[in-house]
Amino acid sequence: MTSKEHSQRLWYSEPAQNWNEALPIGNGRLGAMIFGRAAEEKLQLNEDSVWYGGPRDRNNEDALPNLPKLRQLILEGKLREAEELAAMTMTGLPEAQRHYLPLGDLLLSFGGHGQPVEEYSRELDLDRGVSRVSYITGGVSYTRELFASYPDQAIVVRITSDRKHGISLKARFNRQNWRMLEKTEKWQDSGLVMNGECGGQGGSTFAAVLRAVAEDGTTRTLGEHLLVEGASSVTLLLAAGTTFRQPDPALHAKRQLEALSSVPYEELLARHIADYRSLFGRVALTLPENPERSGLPTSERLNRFRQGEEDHGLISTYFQYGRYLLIASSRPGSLPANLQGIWNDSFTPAWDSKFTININAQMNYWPAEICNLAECHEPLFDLIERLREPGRVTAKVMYGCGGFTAHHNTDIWADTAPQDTYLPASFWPLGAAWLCLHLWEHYRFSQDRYYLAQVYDTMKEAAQFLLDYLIEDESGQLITCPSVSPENTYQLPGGESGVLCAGASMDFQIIGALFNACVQSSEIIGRDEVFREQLLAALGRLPEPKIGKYGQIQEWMEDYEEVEPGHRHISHLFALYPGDAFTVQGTPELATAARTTLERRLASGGGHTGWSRAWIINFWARLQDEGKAYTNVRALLEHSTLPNLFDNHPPFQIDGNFGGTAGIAEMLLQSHTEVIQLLPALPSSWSEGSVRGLRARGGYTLDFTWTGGLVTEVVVTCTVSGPCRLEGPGLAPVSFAGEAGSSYSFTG
Ligand code: FUC
Repeated sequence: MTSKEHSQRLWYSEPAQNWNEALPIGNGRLGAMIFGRAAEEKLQLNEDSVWYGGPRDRNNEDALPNLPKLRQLILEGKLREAEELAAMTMTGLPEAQRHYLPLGDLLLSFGGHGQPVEEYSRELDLDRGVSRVSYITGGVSYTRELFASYPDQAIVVRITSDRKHGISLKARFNRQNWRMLEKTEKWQDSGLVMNGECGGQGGSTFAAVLRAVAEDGTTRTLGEHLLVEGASSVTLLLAAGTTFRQPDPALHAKRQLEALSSVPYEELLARHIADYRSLFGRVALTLPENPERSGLPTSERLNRFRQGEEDHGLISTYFQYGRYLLIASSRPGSLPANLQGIWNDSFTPAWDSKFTININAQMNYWPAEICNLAECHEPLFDLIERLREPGRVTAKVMYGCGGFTAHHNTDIWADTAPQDTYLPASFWPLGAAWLCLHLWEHYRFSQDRYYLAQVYDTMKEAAQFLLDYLIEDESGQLITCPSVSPENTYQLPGGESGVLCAGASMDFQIIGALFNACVQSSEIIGRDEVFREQLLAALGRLPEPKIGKYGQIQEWMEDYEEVEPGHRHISHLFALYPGDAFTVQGTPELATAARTTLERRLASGGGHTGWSRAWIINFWARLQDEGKAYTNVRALLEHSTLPNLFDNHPPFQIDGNFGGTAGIAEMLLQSHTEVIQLLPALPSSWSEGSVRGLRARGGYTLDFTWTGGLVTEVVVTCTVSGPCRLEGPGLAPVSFAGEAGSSYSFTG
């Protein structure tokens, strides 16, 4: 195997000892964590709509009558009183939204496995989207191939051996201690159906269905078990769903599996690979490889990396793994990737394994456009649409405003009322506004005006809420109140600390970005002149970003001290990334202040969660500081990455994987200004390399190669006609009028 092929897989010489070593597969909706054990295999299963409980109206009707009082208390600096009032009047009723649940486990017990296991290996082949387990025991060689097919909406497990009639197994479903909510039934003599309730009022019901298709041998069911005896090969097919999408999920899954049972395995595999590759295969990244490292098991490579060794091949695998994970957890028709993508084995997961929209859900989608997976962005757009109706109610009931809003979390039902009574986070109504910027970014990359015309009203409605929500301060500026700078705490000169505030810097950066996006959209699609003028007038009255006493970007309107200077959120640099109002060339003073902000955060222990570290990579990339960007890529892998390369908050949280992948892309290509920049933050140790298929705003796809840190060749493919400007080390500035469908080559 060549080193290039090695970088396209994760592999291990031992089965997973725990969940953080298991390997994920998924088709956006259905997922499994594969432990890869020889005799007693476990697949921990998820389906994206298995959530506890039904939809509710949690809006607190006491919010609006108390809003003037709350604003007054905040503006007068009576923070304790304001907090007490907010905690009672603003909190959702009840406090918590819904949470995500596991579907269950599929347990496989193999017969004839009494002897020691030899030549064991398990892998996740990123190039094909297939996991494989192989070993020899008792002189018989066994192989399992596993994948989650998007075209066939099923998980497929193929078991083969080199001995005719060599496979015997028992399969059953399990659901930890929650078995009172489910029941397994036989399905003829070759299948099982696990039916159950997700729980809670108005909650969904779910079904998981398994069917065995055996070559030779027999299949039968006994109790809760499905038995296969004396088979030469077995294909296990698994389908699942809930009443969130299907009125009768068991019937639906059975019909699916009945149809799939007659399809040869090779065809199921071919359909899966063709579908998966149509997305994954769009991007290739080559960094300098060390051939001595590339053959080692992934866990060993990670251990050596942690000890300070260089392994750029591991970094390119990590980059591609982020793309793999997005394909596996977010496909058209699925829910968006939640805090854990789709992979969660806990009935009480950390932060409910839902959608945290004050950074985490957005970060999940940072690689979508630049890394050429725009279709995988769609589930987020669907959720944004579903937020509109409940978000209108929240805007009206809580704030007396038009438009739609959401706070710092949402769930399967697109709940928009505040989550928790956690003052540093809960009462922040900017969630929908930030999400809507993803619609704009999708347009910026695709230049698809038809799409923009469709989503314009959604962006407009988010802006309408903010126009109503903004209040005038003494100097006539428009400010947000109440708000927070997610999830940080400030200190007043007297020592008192506070979280609720009037005017967090991030708010103005998000509002500025959204209003500008709406203004530009309305011009592009030729609509809404009056509204555009309103936005322009408001834009002129938003507070400007301020530079504070340490030379940092101020996090609040006042130059407060921070209680925790190394805080994981760095919200006030939104305008640096993912926003684009702060740039090295366009706003050098703000860029310098952003640098100071980052240095201060890092000097006080910042970047301690995986996602925070990933955000920091993107910041340094935008500041074009390749050394610091690289140090933080290293830190992400050294300190915040689990053996299966999942991001570790801790615990596992997928945002850091996606933020890390986006950050590596941002080091290689940037397109947030008028000029596309190649290699804006290339680490010196990545001096040779190539990348194919990254996308740039303006409708471009780029392939380029570099040597000695200088671009040697670049090919730009235009999806729309228009002017294109390019810059990169070793490249004379390029400027040309591109034509849709054409490619243009330049050499350094
Ligand atoms: C925010 C972050 C936490 C965590 C949680 C899911 O509250 O501050 O670190 O990522 O979301």
